Amino acid sequence: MRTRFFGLKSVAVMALAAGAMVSAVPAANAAPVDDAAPAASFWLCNLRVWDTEDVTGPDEVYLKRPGVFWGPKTMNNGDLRAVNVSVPSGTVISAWDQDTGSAVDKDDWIGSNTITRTGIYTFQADDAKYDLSVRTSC
Ligand SMILES: [Ca+2]
Ligand SMILES: [Ca+2]
Repeated sequence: MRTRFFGLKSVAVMALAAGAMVSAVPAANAAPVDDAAPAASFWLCNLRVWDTEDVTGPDEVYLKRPGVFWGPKTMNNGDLRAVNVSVPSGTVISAWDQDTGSAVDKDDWIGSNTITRTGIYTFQADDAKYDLSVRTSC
């Protein structure tokens, strides 16, 4: 009898867990709906390099706001990397390719964007092109 009662209780717990999972589905599906809306803060999710600044080989990509907060990461044409950093709305993000840093081979500025909404932000100075995806969650 004692064992049977415990078994029923376990079934009840499993039913509650299943209910929680079902109720979590609409919340997860609701995330993209918020994409067009402004927000107090945003997530910098992924960085895609479409075209490197360096003529031969990959770029050494880093991001600043104004201090470096991500990278340098070695990335070639077509490469995608997760950034997963949250920033307040209005933050100015600049993308750079690291070079030797000498007077004749300074790091290259690829562009700057002010993050004010979700979407794709393109950095494309110096014949390079990077895309940064920005969302309310990654
Ligand atoms: Ca370069
Ligand atoms: Ca470089």
